[in-house]
Amino acid sequence: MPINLRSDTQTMPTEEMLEAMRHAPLGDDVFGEDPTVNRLELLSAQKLGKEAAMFVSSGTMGNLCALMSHTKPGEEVILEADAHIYYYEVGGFARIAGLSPRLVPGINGIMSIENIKAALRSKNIHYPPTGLLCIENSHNRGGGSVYSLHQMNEICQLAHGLNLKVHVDGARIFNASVALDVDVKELVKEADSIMFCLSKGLSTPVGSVLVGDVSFINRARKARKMLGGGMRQAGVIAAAGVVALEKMIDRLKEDHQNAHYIGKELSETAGLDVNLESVQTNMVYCNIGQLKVSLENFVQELNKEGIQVLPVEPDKIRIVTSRHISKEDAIETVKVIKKVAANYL
Ligand code: TLP
Repeated sequence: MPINLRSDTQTMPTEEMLEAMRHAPLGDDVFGEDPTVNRLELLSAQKLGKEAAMFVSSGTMGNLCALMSHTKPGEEVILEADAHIYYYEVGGFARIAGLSPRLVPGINGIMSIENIKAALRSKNIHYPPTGLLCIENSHNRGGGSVYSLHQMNEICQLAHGLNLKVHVDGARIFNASVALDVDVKELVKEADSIMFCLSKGLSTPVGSVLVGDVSFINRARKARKMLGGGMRQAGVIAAAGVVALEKMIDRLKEDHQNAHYIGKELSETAGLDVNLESVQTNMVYCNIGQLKVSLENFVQELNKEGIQVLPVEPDKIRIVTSRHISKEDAIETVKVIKKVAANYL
């Protein structure tokens, strides 16, 4: 079996999840009648300390529903320049929500208050109105880096002072909360909405959740329906989400330890470059630009040795740990990457 470090999205459901899915009471969720979806939504809202929640099929859909519900077409959305919403969601913010992006440079994906302030628009006839500010925590392309509680609060307070709502792309918000050792409720206390994924490190096969206040979630339900995301007996997948929230959060620290081990070892390897500062959760981005090999060939060589990583153009590999990666797998990963890299110095 290859060691699959391409993404935590590749995790398989646990036996307990499969059991829960098999026995879940079901109903028509478009009518609000699926007891298992309702249970997951209630549990999600409680866990994140918000009024309401909505189950969606993916993180991409959750983010898009949030953008559509917070803003009007023609407005501008403030995003970090490497944000997943900007980079990897097929431009849905522009095409479907009708928003233009106001990109803020970040350090390891983390925007400073000063840079956000600099991106704010004055009342000039030429400018689009600012409709929303988004924070990604943990930050994927930033290397799995996290916004601290202080940074989250400071940014939200700045936005609210300007009557601006804040949406958190919290695909991996539980990774952030575990890494910071801050209760997730506390971490997102000042934010207006949060999307989090169940299908990443938490191991469910499908699903994400959007949380916020009641009127926001009511608008988001309309957006979800419009996007074709109204699911029927969705409790069959939501059941795994309940297990994820009850059982799978604390163990994320093991993934962080393994990622840290891999990142540290690779950072000390000739020809490889890892920014250890960004290795705060379950990801390692490793630059192979100094090696005399193309990204494609390097990834192929690793594949042949049973190590699967994700190529990130132009010259990085991404390594993501999850519950399927043991300490032994992490040791083997380092061994193989070091060996292959040494061939191309
Ligand atoms: N990220 C995926 C890919 O799309 C890159 C991955 O393998 O990491 N926000 C963030 C921060 C994400 O990392 C992702 C998925 C999403 C949103 C979207 O979630 P899905 O894949 O459920 O639409």
